[in-house]
Parts: sequence; C-alpha cells; structure tokens
Amino acid sequence: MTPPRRHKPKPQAPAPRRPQAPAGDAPRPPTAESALQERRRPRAPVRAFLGLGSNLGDRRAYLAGAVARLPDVVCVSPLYETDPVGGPPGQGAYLNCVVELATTRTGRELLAEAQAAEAAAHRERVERWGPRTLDVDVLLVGDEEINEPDLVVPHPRMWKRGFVLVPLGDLAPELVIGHLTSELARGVRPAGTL
Ligand code: A4P
Ligand code: MG
Repeated sequence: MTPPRRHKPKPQAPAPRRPQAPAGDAPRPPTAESALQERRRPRAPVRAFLGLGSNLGDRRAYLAGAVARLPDVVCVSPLYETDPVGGPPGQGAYLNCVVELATTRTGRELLAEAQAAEAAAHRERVERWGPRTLDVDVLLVGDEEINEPDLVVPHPRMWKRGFVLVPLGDLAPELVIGHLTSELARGVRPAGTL
C-alpha cells in the first residue's frame, strides 16, 4: 500500500493588518449562530478528516486544487479509483482520497470551506449522487457530533463506503477497524498519489 503523503504547509504570508475601527464604533454583539460556533470551537487542534471525490473532467487536477485550498491540511491519503455508488447509471469512475486536518475550526466552518472548494471547481448540482467535478464531505471533526438539517457529523454514510474507509484507513487505521470489510474494499483500486 502506498504510504500517505505528509502535506507541506505553504510558506505563510505576513499576517494581514486589521483595519482600525473608527473611533466610537461599538463591538458588535454576538449572534446566536456565532455564539454556538464559539462554544463548539475546540481549544486545541483536533484531527479532522474530509473525503474528496471527483468523476468529471480532470479528476486529479480537481482533487489537487482542493487539497491546495483547504485549510489546516497535514496529510493526504493515496488516491483510489472507485466504482460509483448510487446515482444515475453510466457515470464514470471516481478518484477518491481523504485528507487529514489539524484544526481548531468547527464542523460548520469546515462545511463552508468544503463548499467553497466545490464552488471553485465549478461544481454543478444537477441530481443527487450525479457526476461531479468535486465533492468534499466533512467526515469527522475530533469527537464533535452535529445533527442539523444541513450538516451531520460524523458523516452518516461513511461507515458503509469503501471509497471513504480505504483511504481513511491509510491515515488512521484505528478508526476503520470493525467497519472496513473485504466486501466494501472491492471496487476500490490504488491510483497513485497526488
Ligand atoms: N451535508 C450534510 N452533512 C454533510 C457532511 N458531513 N459533509 C449536506 C458534507 N455535506 C453534508 O450534499 C448534499 C447536502 O449534504 C449539502 O447541501 C450539505 O449541506 P451535496 O454534496 O450537495 O450532494 P451529494 O454529494 O450528491 O449528496 P450527498 O447525500 O452528500 O452524497 P454523498 O454522501 O456525498 O455521496 N461513489 C464513489 N465511488 N465515490 C464518491 O465519492 N460520492 C457520492 C456522493 C455518491 N457516490 C460516490 C461518491
Ligand atoms: Mg457531498
């Protein structure tokens, strides 16, 4: 099995200077949403995992673009070519991988980053599980549990999907024990690294 690749963080640009607030500008009170985010924010970085998939266009380039723009990435799994699960018949094979982050961001903040990466890849939503340039799913964020209409973490379908569990097992074998069966691993073929 190809070992996971340590992701070299890009050299940091000098921190942007914060614009000075005009004199007499009162600090804005927190909204209910921002207060909830603050309460959920981990104090120390936690291990988080995102699942990436592409089955349209230059799949490798879309995955590489996502890895370059996602924040706090520390490790990238090998790539796998995988048979499509669900969706319309006749769609092409996927390239899948999983990235590991060391992050203090919340699950909701990571969903926003995931959706920004999808938008940057010009993802079009035509039908559920239809072909896509890029899909980024929030799999795990430390031990955070979220059950909201537009965000469920841990990702509810990840434990039954070979295209998630095989690359996740490369990065964190302890997490897939008892979930990754030989039947799930069928149709998940090594495809090199990014
Ligand atoms: N959403 C809720 N929880 C999450 C989460 N943890 N991470 C919501 C990301 N999104 C989450 O997703 C639909 C909605 O799910 C979003 O609006 C978000 O608020 P989507 O990406 O717009 O649509 P989708 O991906 O078509 O639907 P879904 O249900 O997320 O599908 P999955 O589970 O992501 O599966 N086969 C192979 N071989 N490889 C693949 O990568 N991917 C899928 C998509 C199907 N078959 C595949 C693969
Ligand atoms: Mg998705």
